[in-house]
Amino acid sequence: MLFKGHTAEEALAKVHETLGSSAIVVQLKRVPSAGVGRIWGAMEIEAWAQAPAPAPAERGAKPTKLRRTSAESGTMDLLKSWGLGAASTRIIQQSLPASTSELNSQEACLQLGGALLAAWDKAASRIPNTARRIALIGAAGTGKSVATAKWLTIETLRHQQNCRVWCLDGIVANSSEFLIQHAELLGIQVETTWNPALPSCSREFLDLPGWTPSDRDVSDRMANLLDRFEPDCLLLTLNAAYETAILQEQVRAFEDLRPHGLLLTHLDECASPTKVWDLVLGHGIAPMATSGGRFIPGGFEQTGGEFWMERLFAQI
Ligand SMILES: Nc1nc2c(ncn2[C@@H]2O[C@H](COP(=O)(O)OP(=O)(O)OP(=O)(O)O)[C@@H](O)[C@H]2O)c(=O)[nH]1
Ligand SMILES: [Mg+2]
Repeated sequence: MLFKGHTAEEALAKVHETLGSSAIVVQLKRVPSAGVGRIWGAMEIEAWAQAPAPAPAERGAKPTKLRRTSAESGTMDLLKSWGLGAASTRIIQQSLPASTSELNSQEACLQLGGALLAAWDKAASRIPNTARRIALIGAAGTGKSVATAKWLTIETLRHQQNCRVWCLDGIVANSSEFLIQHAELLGIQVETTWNPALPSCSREFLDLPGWTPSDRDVSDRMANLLDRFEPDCLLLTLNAAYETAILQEQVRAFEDLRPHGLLLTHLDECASPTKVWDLVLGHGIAPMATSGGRFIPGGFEQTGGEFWMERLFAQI
């Protein structure tokens, strides 16, 4: 049966009211609100639940019971089974409402799912709904130009947007010839020097070579180019196949530029939901898009919190 609520707790209360406290929640999903709230993008929680299996018919047999455990140890066990880092586990724990009542594993799952989605929403709040001036930044070789080529192909061919790409040099030259060739093939305007006098297009992409923020000269040059471009969507591009510690170091290194979100590449090599959640929870920054594979425009997706929550649940 389907139950809806504005929050996970509200949906769960309805499940219990109708099916009893041992009801099994089989899926938790966030969907656009059915009411007038849809107009301003309000969301609600859908919980698919079923009644517990009937007790065995034999005389004297004890009814099957879901394992009930204290609220804290139930959620802790689940969090540990997901393999999240210690900082993420602590952050989620702190965000849970204090409860002394016992939870079965479905209730603990539902409570954690609500906490994860809330953390994602908070982290993603700076990502624009419609990105018009997109700049991908990050360390060298993380896949910025390939992802830019994929994104602008989708905007041009699928969404029929009028696009321009700026391929600008840092202190070292930008070696993204394949991006320029690809854009020209699609009839997209390519600019290799900054010219603010050009009329704006409905989608503009800025492609910069990668750099290391500890190099102050290069960083100043890049910050200057970004100031001129004024992106409404500045995404830090990370190679998701790197170790979590390296990804976290790169997030810290680029945080002065206040990226609105992340773009994760190399999803074809590694698509660990644990890594994604450690970034979202530990650094308060969420992926806006992912890119998997070197071939254009394949494997470019805009995924949200529900997708990564389901991936996390699936690995239990
Ligand atoms: N397997 C795989 N390879 C990728 C992916 N994205 C990029 N690559 C490869 O990684 C290398 C670097 O990709 P680029 O897009 O040029 O990286 P970049 O961040 O623009 O590099 P710089 O501009 O030099 O900083 C190339 O050989 C790409 O083909 C991906 O998602 N999966
Ligand atoms: Mg590049």
